Amino acid sequence: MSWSSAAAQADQPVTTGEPDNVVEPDQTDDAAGDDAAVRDQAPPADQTQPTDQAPPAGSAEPSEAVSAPEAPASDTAPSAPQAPSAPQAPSAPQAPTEAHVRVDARLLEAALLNLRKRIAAIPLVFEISGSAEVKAERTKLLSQIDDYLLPRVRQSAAPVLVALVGSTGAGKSTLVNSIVGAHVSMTGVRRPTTNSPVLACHPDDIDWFAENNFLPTLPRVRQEGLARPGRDGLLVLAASEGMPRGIALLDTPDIDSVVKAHHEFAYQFLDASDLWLFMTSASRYADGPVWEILQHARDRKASLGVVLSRIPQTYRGELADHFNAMLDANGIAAENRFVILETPLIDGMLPPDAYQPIRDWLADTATRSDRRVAVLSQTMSGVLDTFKSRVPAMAAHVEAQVVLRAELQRTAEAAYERAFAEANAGLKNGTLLTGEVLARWQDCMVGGDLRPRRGGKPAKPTKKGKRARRGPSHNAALEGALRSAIESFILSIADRAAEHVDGSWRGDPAGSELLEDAAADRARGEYAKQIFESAFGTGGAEPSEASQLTAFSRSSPDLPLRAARAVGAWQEHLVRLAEADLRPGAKRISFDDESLGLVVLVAMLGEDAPGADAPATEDRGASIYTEPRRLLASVFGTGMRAGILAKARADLIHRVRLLLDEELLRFVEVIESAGPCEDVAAIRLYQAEYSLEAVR
Ligand SMILES: Nc1nc2c(ncn2[C@@H]2O[C@H](COP(=O)(O)OP(=O)(O)O)[C@@H](O)[C@H]2O)c(=O)[nH]1
Ligand SMILES: [Mg+2]
Repeated sequence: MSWSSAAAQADQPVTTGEPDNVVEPDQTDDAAGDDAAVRDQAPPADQTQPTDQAPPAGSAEPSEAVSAPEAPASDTAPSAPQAPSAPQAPSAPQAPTEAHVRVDARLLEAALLNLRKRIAAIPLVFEISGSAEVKAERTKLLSQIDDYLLPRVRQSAAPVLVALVGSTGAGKSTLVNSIVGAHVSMTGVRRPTTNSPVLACHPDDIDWFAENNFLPTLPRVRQEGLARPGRDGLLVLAASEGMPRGIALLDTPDIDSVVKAHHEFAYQFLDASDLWLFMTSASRYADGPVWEILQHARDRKASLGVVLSRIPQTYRGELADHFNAMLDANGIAAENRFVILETPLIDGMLPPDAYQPIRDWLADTATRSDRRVAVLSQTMSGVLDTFKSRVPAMAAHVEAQVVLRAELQRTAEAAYERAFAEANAGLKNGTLLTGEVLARWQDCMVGGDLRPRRGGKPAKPTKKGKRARRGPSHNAALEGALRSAIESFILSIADRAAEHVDGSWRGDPAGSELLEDAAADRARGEYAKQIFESAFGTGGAEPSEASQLTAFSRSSPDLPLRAARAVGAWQEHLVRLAEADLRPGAKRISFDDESLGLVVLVAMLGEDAPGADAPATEDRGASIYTEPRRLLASVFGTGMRAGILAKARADLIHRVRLLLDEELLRFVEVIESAGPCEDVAAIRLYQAEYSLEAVR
């Protein structure tokens, strides 16, 4: 490690102006980006092959992977003019580079595209804890793939992009201008509103940056003449003969800006760069934002150079040592550290001895293939290494979403399963045969309305006269009481189930949010319906009723109607059922249709009631539980009675099941409205990351 400074060289023997960033063999050995880097030497066909012919990359769906529609079209990349292969110093060692040709860049690209596709497709439908962070992380991962990894893999010979970042006022723009030898970047300007980075490179390299393969979504403009204030969010491309070939210097927007957008914008550039040159000044180096960036660089394992500027001559050693110690204490392994002493500017430029070591180092990085390989490998490996934990973390979050979805669904299903069991029990244990139903039954008994009569079928022609006038009113009253008892019973259990699901979903913030959204949707739909209805004079609910109609804590507003229809249809069916059984017996005594339906219904509702099976005795007399069974047995016999009751029950239960299923569906629809959320998304994500690791 050495501090390289023209001024320091005299008394610091270790600093020769040649930064000691010599490639360690093992530094490149394991590096994933090696191939991308060493492909400078690969046959041109290797670089220009359209990637849709790429082999599977070990992915589950390779062909999909490379044709991923959301990925930038891979076949546009090779059309970019190949940067002239970086001139190689004759002394550059060839052996280490040859060793890394083993990584197939096409496989790497295919694996990256596959991963990109899987990341873009992850379902983030529920607002569970951490989902906001995962959304941000997804954006970040995608931009790292799009802005850096894919362009670098596709164009390994492209110039090395150096992002100059750091404290505002440290002299970044001044350094860029000095290295270039022209005023390409505005200096001394605090830019609270403008946020326009400048990229300086040799004119031979400019085409590569003009193409949209680097930071594809960023608009760019070529600089004509001298630097002018740029426009927010626009990349200014400054071509200058003064820049060494094979390297581009990006004067980034202020990373310590208080404007969050500037800040994020600047980090996007860092993520897209091969090498970070961090610059801070003697007066700013202890500031928080400085260390935030440096820690980011450390975590990313990006290639990093550090410049400490504007150091007063008198404190040179002291300040450099302190900054150095801080870097070490923070685990910032910047191999290349430079100092620039405070010096008067000449025409806004640093004197050559102040910037020359930095310029030489940059030029060397561009031209010496070992150094270039090391820089590209380290940064690319650094990014890919972070994927090893970030992608599985994202997959785990997807799994949590899937678990939540299943849980919500299970809660709803269980509630309606319980409701169904309740319905089953309540429709035979006699609880409905009380109150109004019992009173009306007794009226019928007293009037003898339900008794089977000679001739039975057809009931109507022989049952005219007195009974016809008297009976139907009792029967109708009993029927009305039964219907409303059954309907309100079904309603009450459905309401309870809805209340339970609503309550337990609301216990979870994600469930609560789902219900709120769905209720708002429904209210909007209901409101639109009301406007439509009032416009066409069909009336409609009061606005205040709209929310009632859309509440999930109660059963659907149309359930009473559907329940009434279901019970009505069942009663009609009941008569046909009983008749079908009756015919073979050819009884002479039977019920009329209406009575038959009522007797079967009452018998069925009391089938499991206590004592329903006991024969009526003198002392106990006939009850609503025993009498209908006796009446049925007198006509059909006990065996057939059991058959009729079983069939009637099965049919009613089936209808109740349909009603409850439809109620459950409301909740299922709410879950589905959140969007698809399949556990296969998490598996694919794990697989894609695994495939990527396999080709590194
Ligand atoms: N005297 C002197 N002034 C400098 C030096 N570096 C930068 N400046 C001045 O400091 C101000 C900020 O420099 P600039 O390059 O715009 O800093 P940036 O915000 O990091 O890009 C400008 O007015 C420069 O002229 C230096 O080494 N010596
Ligand atoms: Mg500046």
